[in-house]
Amino acid sequence: MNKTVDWSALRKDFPILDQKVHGQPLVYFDNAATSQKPRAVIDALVHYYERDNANVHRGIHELSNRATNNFEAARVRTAKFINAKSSDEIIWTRGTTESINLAAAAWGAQNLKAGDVILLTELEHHSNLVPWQLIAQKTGAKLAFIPVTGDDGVLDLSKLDSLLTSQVKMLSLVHISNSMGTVNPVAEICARAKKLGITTLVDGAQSAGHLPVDVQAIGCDFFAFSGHKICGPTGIGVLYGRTEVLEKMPPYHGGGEMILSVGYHKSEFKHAPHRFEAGTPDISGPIGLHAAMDYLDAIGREKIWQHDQELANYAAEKLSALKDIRIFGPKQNRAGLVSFLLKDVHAHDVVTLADQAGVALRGGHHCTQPLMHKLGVESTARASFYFYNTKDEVDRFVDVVKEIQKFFGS
Ligand code: C6P
Repeated sequence: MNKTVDWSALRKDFPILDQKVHGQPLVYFDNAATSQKPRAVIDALVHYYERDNANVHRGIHELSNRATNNFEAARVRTAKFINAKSSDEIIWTRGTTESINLAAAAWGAQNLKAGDVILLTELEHHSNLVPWQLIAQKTGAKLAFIPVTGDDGVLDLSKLDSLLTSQVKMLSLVHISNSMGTVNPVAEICARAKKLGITTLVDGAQSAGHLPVDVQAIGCDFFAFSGHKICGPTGIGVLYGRTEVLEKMPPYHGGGEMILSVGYHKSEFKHAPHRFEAGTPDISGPIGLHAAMDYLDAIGREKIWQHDQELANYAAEKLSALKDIRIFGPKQNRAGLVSFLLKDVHAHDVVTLADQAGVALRGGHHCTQPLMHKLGVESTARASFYFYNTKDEVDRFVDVVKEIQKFFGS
């Protein structure tokens, strides 16, 4: 294990982890769905509502100034977190899903026409698939997919050159697969697309809080992520867009605060990012997210990544020693999660029985239904880790899986 950080000590920062569930100490292995929140984030939210709550960009009274300053400071912090060139490249959204919908609808409406191709991968979460289906239906564009090779969830990049045709206008792909744990070489793929003038989007829902992210090094035009998966509050998300791309994009929503002037028949819009943020935004969200980013970077995302990978490799290795188990995901460079299926046991039964033992897993298609169909399964059980998880918890989880196998007589 990574010796430079006392991971167990960090657990004290998370009040929720100190509890029993069904009489057993909670083992929270559903971090890919949402992470837990440290005291620093909870305190930032309480402080905001107790001391500073007001609407932003509207008032000129003290509370409104404070709320606005904190709201915009969070935008600057977010730009730093992903190494964007400017905080004007940071648009607040409700989460990854809304970020991708915004990009697909606003960029797509202006840039796609019949016969164009949107290139995705077979690994995509529904959030990086359905928005593209919707804009494809509106514009007549078509979808194409970089294939996965099988249970290892790795992309077959030998097909990339033949898929990158002159019809491709957008390449949108997941950084880390939520159901397989694959880490895609997004910088290399975006560089190949960029050479051909293709616009790129990276779905960073599972990567942003787990490893250092540098959008300039990745070279993508858009990058989307959610606050709630990186120790921040629910309801706040980020769409990063390169200034050159955002300035040409029409608004997504219309309403207050996104305009320069309004007439009865026509309006003029603000520059990015405000053009994309109509109405009263989530104000506490960015403030909580700011505290989460400070918290994560005080630990160091390189260290978090190393710890995630160590736990996932350890869990995959221990599970693969069991009989009658099918394990998904790459053998090398696995992100912090393991998806698996026990022979003749439904994933939901695994999750229900694990819950009785205090272990929180997720079972289902993980919003990657087409991928599940491709692999010939309906669902998987998934354990997903974060920095506050420990090797002892993995041992407990593997013991519980063994007990479940015994219960079902295998
Ligand atoms: N995956 C999971 O348990 P939202 O819901 O907007 O915060 O994030 C959507 C999303 C987009 N892309 C990827 C790769 C994701 O993993 C997720 C959310 C959760 O795996 C809920 S299905």
